[in-house]
Amino acid sequence: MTQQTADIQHLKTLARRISLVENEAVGYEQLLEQLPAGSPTRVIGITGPPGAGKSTLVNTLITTLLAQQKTVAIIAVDPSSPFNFGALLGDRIRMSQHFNNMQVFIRSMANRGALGGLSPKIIEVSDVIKAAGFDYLFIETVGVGQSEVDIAGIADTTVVVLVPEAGDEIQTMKAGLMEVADIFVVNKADRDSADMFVKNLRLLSAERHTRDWQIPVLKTIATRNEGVEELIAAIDKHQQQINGQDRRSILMADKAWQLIQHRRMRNVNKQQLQQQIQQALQEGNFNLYRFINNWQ
Ligand SMILES: Nc1nc2c(ncn2[C@@H]2O[C@H](COP(=O)(O)OP(=O)(O)O)[C@@H](O)[C@H]2O)c(=O)[nH]1
Ligand SMILES: [Mg+2]
Repeated sequence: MTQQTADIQHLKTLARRISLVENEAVGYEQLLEQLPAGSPTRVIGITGPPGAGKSTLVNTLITTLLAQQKTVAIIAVDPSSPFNFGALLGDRIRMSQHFNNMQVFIRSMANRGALGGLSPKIIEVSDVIKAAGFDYLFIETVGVGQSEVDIAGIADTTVVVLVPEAGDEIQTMKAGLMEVADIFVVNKADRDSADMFVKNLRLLSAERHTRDWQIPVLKTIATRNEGVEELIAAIDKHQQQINGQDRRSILMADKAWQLIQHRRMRNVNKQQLQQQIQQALQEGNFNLYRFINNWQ
């Protein structure tokens, strides 16, 4: 078997395992339970408002990392703006004589879990991908509502992508985005207002300086591949910095919390609840608290 067929086989196996987990098909729990401890994969959440340039940025990150002979996986949790990977990969494969193995794996996933927030499937799928040993796993999510907070519970490093137009709103920037950022990226830095915005954001993030980490504010022009190497350097620096810290157990606790919540609620069906309550009401002397205590 050539290296290339072996790699393709590897990716096919991975795709199959992910489908198994996504569909909760027979054997998926065993698969998850047998995932090895530890993985070299750096998991990076890319979040921010729609249109900020997250997908474009991830595209350029892939190109840059591939050129450095790194392997990259991507989960896109934003089906509204699909990646233009077909063209990218086609070009890469044609362009580079070194590009004879499959270094990229891409998967899109639906946004929402039944409970709102990110689907807990994303946690499981990202763990399956991590077990395959990619150097980087990028997870793109749209930073509206709760999702940016949830992604911070999955990613080792959370990159918040903003655009200069957000300048007026910066004082009222959603607390969620401010709190989860390990790195700020001001994309579309080709726009005039970029410098002022970066300056204000630096002032704001300086207030959030901790003993261990000063949140960097970086400028990028994703469409021109500018600032991307600096972003990778900042990501790598952050990953080194969090190594061996409490962060690992904090992240794990976050994930455990989401997964337990999902599992506990799995058999709870509102319609069914309503039917049961309707019946109980007919029997008379209904008490909601007795009902839920006896419910299973
Ligand atoms: N001027 C400019 N446009 C950009 C830049 N990065 C992305 N865009 C454009 O912004 C639009 C939204 O980009 P997209 O990556 O889909 O944003 P997402 O919704 O955050 O994933 C696209 O038309 C991009 O071409 C940039 O650095 N400068
Ligand atoms: Mg996108």
